[in-house]
Amino acid sequence: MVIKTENGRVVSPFSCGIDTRNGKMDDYDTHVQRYLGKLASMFSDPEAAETYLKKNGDVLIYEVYEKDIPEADGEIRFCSSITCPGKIGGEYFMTKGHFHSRPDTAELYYCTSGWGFMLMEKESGEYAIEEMYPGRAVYVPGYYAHRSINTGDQPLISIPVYPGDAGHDYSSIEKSGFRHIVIEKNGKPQVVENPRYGKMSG
Ligand code: PAN
Ligand code: ZN
Repeated sequence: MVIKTENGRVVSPFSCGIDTRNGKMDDYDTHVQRYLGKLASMFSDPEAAETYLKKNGDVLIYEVYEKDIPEADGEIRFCSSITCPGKIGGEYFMTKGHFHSRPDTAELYYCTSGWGFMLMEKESGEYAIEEMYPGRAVYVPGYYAHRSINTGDQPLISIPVYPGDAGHDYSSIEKSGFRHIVIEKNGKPQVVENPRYGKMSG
């Protein structure tokens, strides 16, 4: 199904299926797959990531199926976000995470499968972490960087919905990281300070 646009807007109603168990979207326009090979530096222990890569080869960390809805004020964008289970040096697999380019825009994630957390942090240092599990909706207010983290042993699947003109700003997370990370300790997920905060790159 092609979304028809006129003056950069969606003009034809449409619907699509998203399989709540595996996250596959029917008739998607974009499928993004992010592998460890390109994400090693976002983990708090990049050496553990390199060791993992040498031992196991490259591995999928997360993927996103999207409809190409215009990034315009008034539109609503949505996708299916699937984070694989796994750990690098005790830190759970997660998405890169980002602020919105229009920082005041909020987002709603509806989780359909798996188990994990949404980590949310403001530039000023305030942070929050909310559980994600089937049937749970997480509201991410504006000005919060956000990242989903899979602490379970199955894919963590959610449907994020956000304003069309929100945009994605990855730059400060790539540079500084999040202040907090989620690691496994004594068999349980624990939120701790990120020892590499402020120096993720270089
Ligand atoms: C989501 C995310 C998706 C992938 O659609 O883009 O979960 O995560 P990264 O964008 O951090 O790679 C969203 O938050 N959109 O605004
Ligand atoms: Zn977002």
